[in-house]
Amino acid sequence: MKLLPPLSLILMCGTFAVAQETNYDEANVPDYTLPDSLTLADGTKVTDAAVWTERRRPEILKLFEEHVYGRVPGQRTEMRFEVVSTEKGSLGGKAQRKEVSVYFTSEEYEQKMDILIYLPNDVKKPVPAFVGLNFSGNHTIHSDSAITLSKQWMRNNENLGIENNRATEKSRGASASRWQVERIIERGYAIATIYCGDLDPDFHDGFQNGVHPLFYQEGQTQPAKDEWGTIGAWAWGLSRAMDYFETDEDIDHERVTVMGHSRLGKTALWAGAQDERFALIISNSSGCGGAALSRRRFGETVKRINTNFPHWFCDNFKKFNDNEDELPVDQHMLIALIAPRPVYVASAEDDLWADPRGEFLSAKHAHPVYRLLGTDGFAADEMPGLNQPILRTIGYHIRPGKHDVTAYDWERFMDFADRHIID
Ligand code: GTR
Repeated sequence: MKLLPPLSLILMCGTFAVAQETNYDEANVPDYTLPDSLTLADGTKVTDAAVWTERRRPEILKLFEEHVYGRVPGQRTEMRFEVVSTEKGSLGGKAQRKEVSVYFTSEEYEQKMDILIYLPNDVKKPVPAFVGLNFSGNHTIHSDSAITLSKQWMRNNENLGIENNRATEKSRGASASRWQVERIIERGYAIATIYCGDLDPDFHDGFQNGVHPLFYQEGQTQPAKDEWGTIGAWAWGLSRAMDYFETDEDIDHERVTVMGHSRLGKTALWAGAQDERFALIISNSSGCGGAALSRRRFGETVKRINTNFPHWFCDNFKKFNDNEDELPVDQHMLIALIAPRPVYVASAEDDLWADPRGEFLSAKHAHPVYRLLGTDGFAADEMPGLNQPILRTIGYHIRPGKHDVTAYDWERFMDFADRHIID
């Protein structure tokens, strides 16, 4: 038998301790009261769309900025777009591939993100598009050898061919099943993606790398307690991609869907909540800090997420570790911020860490705001069965299987987009 070094023992004990304190039992979900999306801070009930739009929505947005994701400080930096490559006959002639670099700065601190775009050939332009951040580089979404291999820092992962925190040729197409590029093209959509680490590498370095330093005031070395963390920076990047789409005549920037999985699903929701140019928002297994209600403390909790990923949210969010009832918002209000635009929440049966029921309940509790704004809202009181998608203005499905993005998920996302943004 292989002897484990002491460090592994400690880690194993740590894992055991974590498993002990994680609640996966519905019977142990505490009683909680959700803050009311339709009551103003001064106690007045919101009974019409104008009061929602002019007063309550800004109030809620501010609460999320101050206590959860942090606000983007200062002004937007200068930006420059450079189309690095285009190829009309990629994917066997079915698509046009483009790579676009978005530079955020002047020379002293060169910071850019690279957008990879596939556009279907032989369709009427401009085309509706999906955009989403990826975990491990643009080159992982498809095995197309012409995609530029990312040179950025990334988390080591043997299966994804990442060694010494850098991608290798083996990484090409390593996450292709999560992107379904051919199907997206066949169904007449463009797909655009950006490596999240272009905006901020996913480790806690005290915000010295990524876009945060671009916004520091004289003498500032890290974001203030109510300023953005990594998710805030990622969401900001999605809006900068939207700035680019507005200049690209091939892309229908009024029909852009922002989609994200897991930590990047949290990001998609936050991007869609803030930036009303996104026509449709999709959260796939976004869990804690995404679609799942924090007050349920089921699976991942606020304390766990802030401990394991201290850089994701703003510092103020840590005040709610083991203290969820004091949060002035809960995640149903994040979904309500998207109203009246269509939003789709997807869960996976085995992904209890992300609390599928908590994700469903956020969708459900966003319904009153969607109704107030004149849409049909959500259809279900109870969770639907597996593979029984709800495709109202608030959409939802739960499918069998684990924490992942599958072909099934993508087909439903496109069904939903077909119904809500294609006429
Ligand atoms: C987990 C984290 C989740 C989720 C996930 C992912 O470790 O606890 O909140 O974001 O990572 O992004 O895959």
